Amino acid sequence: MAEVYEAEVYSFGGQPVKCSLTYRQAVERIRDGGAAAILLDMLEPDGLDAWWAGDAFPDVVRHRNFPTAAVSGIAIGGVQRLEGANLVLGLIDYFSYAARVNERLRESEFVKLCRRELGAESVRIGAWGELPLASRREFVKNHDGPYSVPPHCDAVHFGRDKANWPFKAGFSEGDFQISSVLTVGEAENDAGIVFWDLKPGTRPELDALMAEVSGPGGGARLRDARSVTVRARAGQMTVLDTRLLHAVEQCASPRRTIGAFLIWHDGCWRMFH
Ligand SMILES: O=C(O)CCC(=O)C(=O)O
Repeated sequence: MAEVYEAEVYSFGGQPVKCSLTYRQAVERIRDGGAAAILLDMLEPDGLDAWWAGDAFPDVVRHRNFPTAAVSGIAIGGVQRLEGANLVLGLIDYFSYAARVNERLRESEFVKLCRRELGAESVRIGAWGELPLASRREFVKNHDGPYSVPPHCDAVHFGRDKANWPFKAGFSEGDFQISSVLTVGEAENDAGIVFWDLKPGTRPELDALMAEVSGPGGGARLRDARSVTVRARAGQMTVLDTRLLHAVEQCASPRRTIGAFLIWHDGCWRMFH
């Protein structure tokens, strides 16, 4: 029988609603729309060191696009922004990385949890190609801007080089994308994730929106949109709609999470990073 967790459902324009949900129900609730994020009280904070430490995850290195975030290994977002020959090289690197680390990642408590409670498989291309399963992340103070990770959206089909990006619209059936993020250590100012009620449908729309919000009128554009902020404690899982514009608030001290994206493809949930 699936475990049921205390949950808080966050939507635009309302207070968080408390309820009880399984992990799978929380993921399905976000998939079905109507909520930006759900917090699940999943784990006791005391045991989390074992989830973070150990050798399942490779070392944490600086994120290619967001210098105030560090991740273990290569994230898909940086690869999606490449074009032409650089994309070919980036994809070789990304898939080679996954081939090297996924067996180890399958031994991490986080991946075991997603497999056990969601039945999550990997995202595959061809007979051998597999995307990396998950990553651990550390967010620090951004001295050049108001957010530790600036506003962005994540969608597997948002390759900038549309002709050569291997994932087309519809690969994620329904074109939704979910992120599942376990908070391992909070920042001392409880920095969380802000969501805005803005959902670009294509890569060019996302690029235009990101240029707008990081430009001179950007603050006003974000203030005018409905927003909701979700602050997770250590041990809580945040299940969120990554198609919404979202950002990690300024972290006064390092904030640590372990997470993966989730999409539905070919009959099951599939996880990747
Ligand atoms: O808190 C985190 O790990 C980052 C959340 C995020 O931006 C995402 O998963 O898309």
